[in-house]
Amino acid sequence: MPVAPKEMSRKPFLRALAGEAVETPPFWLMRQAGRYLPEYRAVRASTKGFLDLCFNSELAAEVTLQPIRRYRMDAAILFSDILVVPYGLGQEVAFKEGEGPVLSPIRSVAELGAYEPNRLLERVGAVFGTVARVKRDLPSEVALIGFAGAPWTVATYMVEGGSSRDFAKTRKWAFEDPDGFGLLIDRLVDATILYLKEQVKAGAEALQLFDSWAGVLPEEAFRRCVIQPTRKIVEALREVYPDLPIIGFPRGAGLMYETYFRETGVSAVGLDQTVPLGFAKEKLQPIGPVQGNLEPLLLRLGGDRMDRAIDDILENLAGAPFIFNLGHGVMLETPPDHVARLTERLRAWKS
Ligand code: 1CP
Repeated sequence: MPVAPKEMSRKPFLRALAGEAVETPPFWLMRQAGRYLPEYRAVRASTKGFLDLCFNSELAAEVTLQPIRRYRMDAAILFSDILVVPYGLGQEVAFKEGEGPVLSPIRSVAELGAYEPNRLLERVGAVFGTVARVKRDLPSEVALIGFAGAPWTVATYMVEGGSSRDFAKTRKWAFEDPDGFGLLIDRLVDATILYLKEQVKAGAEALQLFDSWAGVLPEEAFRRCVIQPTRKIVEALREVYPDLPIIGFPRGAGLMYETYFRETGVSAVGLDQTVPLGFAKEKLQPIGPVQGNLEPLLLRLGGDRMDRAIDDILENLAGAPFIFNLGHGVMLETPPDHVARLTERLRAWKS
């Protein structure tokens, strides 16, 4: 029997990340596990709080696998949250029903002294248990993505004390006291490296860095708070894992997307829905694989409008290394049937 070439035997998601234009592009969806799925809501109702779910390896592995069972995405993403890192450092983090995350805010360098980076891995140890369980139970063609928030985005939650509209306190600190704010970012760089190395050890095959609020910074601060910390994380991980695929998602980076891709050294960039497809094809795909970028609201609306938007993305980007995804997370109100329709359309595509 002829031996399949190595490329043929690898998972489609990893082939795309390695720079291959896969005939039927692989896909997964940010927030593919979550409240739009009734089976998620059932598990979630059985736990006290959201963090209890994140730190219960058995249940977190179960909800990680739920969307894979329904739709067979090409990748599963570890079920956890970007705010487990501040929690692991010793900050108070709570998720209030209907309110989102609430943290005891940090506003000065002096407060950094209270953090206990040496206890991080022990405090969030359950997350690595989730990774190992998912890896064990995942279908062989499906890849496992680990993740963390990028330092800037995590810092916004730590400084604001939760979600924010304008990030005024974080930006003020970053502009008024760049050295002091830089110490917070450095702490987060170190913590993120430790945390992600441990996820890879436990079985994550690729990583995504979520920089959901990258788009609010002017150029100088974007370089200092987004590009440089991301590059440090990428370099440190590559020292230990030279071939590790890392996806950077600098949401809202606009005209800085190209600089981000070139200068951080990430293997691929995740595109939000505002990135024009022509720009992605001409400026970003020559640098490396791209991932994205269906408007999440179109998945929620479904129908012909969604189909046309899917085809438009595929026609533009599927001829080069590409992973289909949304431009941001699946919306809570999304009917699960619409995800099934999207899945069928993607599976029927041939470049
Ligand atoms: O009760 C619940 O079910 C809470 C809803 C929820 C879920 C399902 C939260 C609270 N987090 C998550 C899971 C989650 N979060 C995952 C794993 C699941 C998957 O993707 O399938 C991931 C990767 C995240 C990442 C995350 N958390 C980000 C980055 C991506 C993004 O959405 O921009 C951010 C910003 C958070 C913070 C967060 N977690 C939860 C809330 C309500 C928030 C605040 C969001 C905001 O400020 O707008």
